[in-house]
Amino acid sequence: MNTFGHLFRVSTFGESHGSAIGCVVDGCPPGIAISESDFRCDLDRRATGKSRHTSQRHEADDIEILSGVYEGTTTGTPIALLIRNTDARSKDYGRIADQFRPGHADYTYWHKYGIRDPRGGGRSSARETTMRVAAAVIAKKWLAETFDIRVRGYLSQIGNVLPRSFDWAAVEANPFFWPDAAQVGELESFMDTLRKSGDSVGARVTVHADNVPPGWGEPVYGKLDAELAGAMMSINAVKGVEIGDGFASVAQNGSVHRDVMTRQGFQSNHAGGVLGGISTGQPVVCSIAFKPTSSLRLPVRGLDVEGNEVDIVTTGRHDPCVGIRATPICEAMLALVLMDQALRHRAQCGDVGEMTPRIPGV
Ligand code: EPS
Repeated sequence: MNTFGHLFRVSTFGESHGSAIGCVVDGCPPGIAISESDFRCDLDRRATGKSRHTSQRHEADDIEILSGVYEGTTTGTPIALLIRNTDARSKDYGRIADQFRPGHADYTYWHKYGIRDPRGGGRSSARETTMRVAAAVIAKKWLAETFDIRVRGYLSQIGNVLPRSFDWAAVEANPFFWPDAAQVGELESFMDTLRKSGDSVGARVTVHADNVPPGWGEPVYGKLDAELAGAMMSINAVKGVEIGDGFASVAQNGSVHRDVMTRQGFQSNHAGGVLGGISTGQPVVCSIAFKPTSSLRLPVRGLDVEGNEVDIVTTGRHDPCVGIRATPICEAMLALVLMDQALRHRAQCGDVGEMTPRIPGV
């Protein structure tokens, strides 16, 4: 399936080296002001080639709105968005067209379909995430205008390096989305050394949504946290998802983990803004683990499609740490899940009032 969501449904299509990538957003409420320029900021935040620390493929990422928008406003009909690929260099993939890169979806796509588009990883390329970000521009806008919801994120770990301090203002001021401005030089040297070595490294991204009203999410199979986990795991290279304290909860006592409520507000947010699959009104907090990318110029023994052992070397313009530009992608999936849950909540429970005064989160 290439479709995500229940009421706010996003279907994406396209391969990394095909003529274009695109999506159709169905179920979007009418009346949202949208123009091509709304997409620029997040598409640029996600794009390759914005610093020396990411892939040097330079895509224009110019979006065309093909339908669903009339005189700058969504009409409620399917919104088709298209981006033409302008900088694919398929010859880089000639040598590995019949080989499997260890750690890459080459192998599993081949077993599943018996055919694959090897150029740039085809459909398994991180290029696909462009359209998630594009669709989420609409969701982010509606969530902000309707509920004052702000979705934002940062890189919370790269290799073994952790932020030493935290400042949201620092995040957008460096190419890593890193929250501690004082460490940016250290990260640049770290990445320069890594790139020269030909190796790659993993990373962790953390995303927050503030001002999510209490009550969103469905209690059993459509849990907000379950859908968030599924959404994040659907991003290429993701190997783990935590909601709130996540795996750190294992070592906690209940007396610590429970988020105490007072008239002044919640005293902690170990739950990450979700209890019983439903939002608490606290910030929704999710963190996502990205594996180190598998397309390396370091030679490795592997197999070809005939089953022969071969030496594999990947050329091309790859990301030594795909997590570096994953912050907007994780934000996008958070926004898409919230948008879908908001519409589902409105459909079923729109008439339920708030029974208890809201208290602030932390
Ligand atoms: C990618 C490999 C690189 C990246 C690409 C993701 O592409 P190519 O091999 O064609 O140079 O540039 O990312 C994008 C183009 C993008 O827009 O995110 C991969 O193997 O996943």
